[in-house]
Amino acid sequence: MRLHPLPAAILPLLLVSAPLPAAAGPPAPYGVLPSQAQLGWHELEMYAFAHFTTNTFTDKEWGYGDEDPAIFNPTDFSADQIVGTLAECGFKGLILTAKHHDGFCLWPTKTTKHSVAASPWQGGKGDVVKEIADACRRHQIGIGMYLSPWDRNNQHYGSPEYIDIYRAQLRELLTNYGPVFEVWHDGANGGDGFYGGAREKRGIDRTSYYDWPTTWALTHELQPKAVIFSDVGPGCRWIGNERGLAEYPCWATITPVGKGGGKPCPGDIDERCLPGGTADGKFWIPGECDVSIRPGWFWHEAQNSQVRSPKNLLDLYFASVGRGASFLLNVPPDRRGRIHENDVASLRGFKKALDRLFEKNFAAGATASADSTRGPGFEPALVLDDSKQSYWATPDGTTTAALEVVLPEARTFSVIRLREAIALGQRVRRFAVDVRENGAWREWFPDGSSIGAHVLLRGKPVTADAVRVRITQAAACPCISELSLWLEPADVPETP
Ligand code: FUL
Repeated sequence: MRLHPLPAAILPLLLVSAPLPAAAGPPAPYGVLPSQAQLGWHELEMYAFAHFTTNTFTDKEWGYGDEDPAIFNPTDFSADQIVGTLAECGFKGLILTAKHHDGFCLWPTKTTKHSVAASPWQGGKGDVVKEIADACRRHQIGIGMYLSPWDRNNQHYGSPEYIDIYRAQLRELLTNYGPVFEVWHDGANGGDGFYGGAREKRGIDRTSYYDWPTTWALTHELQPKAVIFSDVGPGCRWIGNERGLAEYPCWATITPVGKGGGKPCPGDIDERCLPGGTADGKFWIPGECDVSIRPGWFWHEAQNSQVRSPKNLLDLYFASVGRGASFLLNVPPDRRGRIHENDVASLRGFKKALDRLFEKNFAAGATASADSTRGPGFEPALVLDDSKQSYWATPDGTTTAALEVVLPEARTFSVIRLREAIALGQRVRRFAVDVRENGAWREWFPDGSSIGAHVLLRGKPVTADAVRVRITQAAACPCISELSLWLEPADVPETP
């Protein structure tokens, strides 16, 4: 049968009346999602730890609990020097050991006499927590609280009374010092100690003694924006080592497993599940990489020459933030109550390296296209703007796609940062990145897997005029909010 061509005059009418495809709305969220508090926490990426207590004066790492409060007497304490240095060097928060295992409280608590109130520092009227919290506000970074569950000083440790004391301490810290961004519960639990003079070994059942859900509920009630850290979250999780290293892939989701397959709880966790998390895990509990700038967590004179170098800190940044976790770097104040000069020098070198790394986004001025796009509001170009809220997405059900970014000319870069719009969940499972050199495509990063809040793909410098991200597997249509290109400085100091 011969088809008669339609009269030309009818064509525009047909085009106008043909139904337009409905503009697609945002994709439905996939899987478990970050809470509002976790979304805020993901923005921080890098924050510091300050281990400070009687150990600083006894040269110990774990005080027994019988330390005389009189030894806590920093000679030149300066919260502004501590916090100001950290803020200047790019840290977005500071978690202070308000109480470490030795039980000495850095604030004048009503729960025990074993505190700064019994020390000669500032005539017993001082409050380290307050000074640090106020300085954090002045320097516009967050304050976090480390409150050790294990208390080797307290006579009631091991009995139900101690749990009330622990919660009363938490209540003081979360009520009297303004907004707190993170509460840190370490997993070291039970053992020998002073315990009010008993000097004995006390064991506790890690799975039941602390009744963590009730304590976590107290934090949620008093500080809804705070994220709770422990081996198992619920806000963020230990990365499973104290070397600052996440694995790749590192999923923000996890299904934690207890030792021997039992119920997981702080201090009782199969550590193998922590560095990488679980793709499609049951909970959104992103990793946090804690590591010290020195061999010990506390300041020791003998370690003044063993401070990590700027290059080493940059490597840790790539191994934590670069894999989607956060970087929690411990910088312990010395006996003056200041960050030691060697640590300051290293931190400044590290900050300089970071500034140079992120000085220029080589994707600026590029154009982006994709083989699949959801439609208006989800265009590929949205990976190039500075907003984490806008993103390129594909239609529902399209879980493989290629995104191509063409640069105005060939440019040299060595690091690619990608981000997913994590409010919609962690969706990408596998991807690869190609670069176009002298007109020919080459696979540059073959084994991409997790992206999440941020991933830094670190490679040798390449000069290319286009970059292509091939998403080869996703749990739901991908939502990518950033592709940016950076050049790592070559000469970051290897010595502090
Ligand atoms: C551990 C503690 O035992 C160390 O002393 C240090 O505080 C580290 C960050 O957590 O559980």
